[in-house]
Amino acid sequence: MGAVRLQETLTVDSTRRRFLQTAAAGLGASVLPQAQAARATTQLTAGVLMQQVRAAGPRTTAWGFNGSVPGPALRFRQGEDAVIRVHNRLPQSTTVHWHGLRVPNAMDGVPQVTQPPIEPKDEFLYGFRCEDAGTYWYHPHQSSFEQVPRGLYGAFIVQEAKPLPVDREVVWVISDFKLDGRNQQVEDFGRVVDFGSGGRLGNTIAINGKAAGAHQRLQVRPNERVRLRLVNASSARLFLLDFAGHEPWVVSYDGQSVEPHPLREPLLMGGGQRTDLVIDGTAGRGEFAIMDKRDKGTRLATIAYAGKAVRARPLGKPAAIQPNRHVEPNLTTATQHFIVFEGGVLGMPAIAAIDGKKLDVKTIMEHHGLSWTMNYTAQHEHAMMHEPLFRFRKDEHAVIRMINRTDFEHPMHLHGHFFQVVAVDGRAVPQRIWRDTVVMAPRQEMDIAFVAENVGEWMFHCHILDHSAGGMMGTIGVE
Ligand SMILES: [Cu+2]
Repeated sequence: MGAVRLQETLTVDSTRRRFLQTAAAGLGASVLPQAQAARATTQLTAGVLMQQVRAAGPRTTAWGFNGSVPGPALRFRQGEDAVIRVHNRLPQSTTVHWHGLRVPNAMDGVPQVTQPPIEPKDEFLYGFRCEDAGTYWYHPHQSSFEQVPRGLYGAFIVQEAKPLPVDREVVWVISDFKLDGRNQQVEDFGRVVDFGSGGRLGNTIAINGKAAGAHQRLQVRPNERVRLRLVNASSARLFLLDFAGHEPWVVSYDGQSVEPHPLREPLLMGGGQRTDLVIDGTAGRGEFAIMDKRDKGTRLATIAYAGKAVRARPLGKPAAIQPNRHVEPNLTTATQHFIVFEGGVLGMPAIAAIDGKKLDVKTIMEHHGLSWTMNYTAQHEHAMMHEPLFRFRKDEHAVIRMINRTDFEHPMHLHGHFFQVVAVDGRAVPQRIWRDTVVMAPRQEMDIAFVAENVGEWMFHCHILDHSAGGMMGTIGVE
């Protein structure tokens, strides 16, 4: 036993030394005193587990972090250093990406692009400062079309320096599972038909890893104020959330503060997106359905009143959350860029290139399993990426026009940065909202503006993970 422990200690120490060397070489502010790193390290172990997803019947075999789906909600204070050791106990290599967090490039968790994959039984030490408050999440970027729907995801919460006053906080990680009659996951990951259409959808929507439905209860006391942090961790599913009988206040999108406004229409959430709502127990009594209005409509949960009133009257409009540091893009001087998206089973591009070679689409689908192109190029393996779609100088102000020539929605995610949607179909958008993931409607043209302030090579991809695996992923370079 003693020998084993010694071996582990050595491994741990050498990993930490490697990290500190990397940090010292390039990360500056992320260098942590070794003692502090040792004391504050969060352990995150990716492994195989059993979980009661459906209320009845056998438990489901899933992959998750620290023995559950979702993994633990990681919580840090704004400005605090996160030091997280990821252990891989999966049967395949993995990484962890901290979705939405502006981390140094080497900590972004993209295999081949920012780090070597973490092999089975190996580990990797991530460290970065949590500069931005808000609701974020973590998930692998390796074979994400399989690893995410198997259950590898969790919420990552950075508490504001001055927290929004609420009575209670609830985190809902919403996802779906594709289960058979024995409650086991259908092992059909990576089908070309899913890559080329709406993605691999589950048949069991889950809230915090348990099947959604009327029995999922959000208990509220009359006039109580609840902050609901929502994360869409689905690999393909978009949600259209409806809170009948209530008008929740939207206080942030993708963790970024917005002027609080009542939610008067169902809330669209694409894969990867987050929304923070403030729900006031204004109805006072009874039960209310929370619905997903997509397709035929699915009941996800019940707002159920119980207990004594928290206060005589409901609270009014909440104060805005203190915004994170953002540099407003200057649209008059910004450089202009274009991305044309094509593909999918309903509208095929005429020709595309793989690895610089021009191929017809039939060949691309049949021999490479690819279905989508960005600027007439299809890439799927991170290892295949040779050239960023665009190169920016550090602090360059840029507008990217995304031209969706497909019949599908695509939640587009840019790593390491936040952007604003400044125009849709050529019409200016008056409200500037910071996001890291935005849903492009079919055939839509959307202009996003941002300041390329984070040096490195950053993924820019669709967060329908079957789409990114099917070619809808590229990078931008900031140097
Ligand atoms: Cu897509």
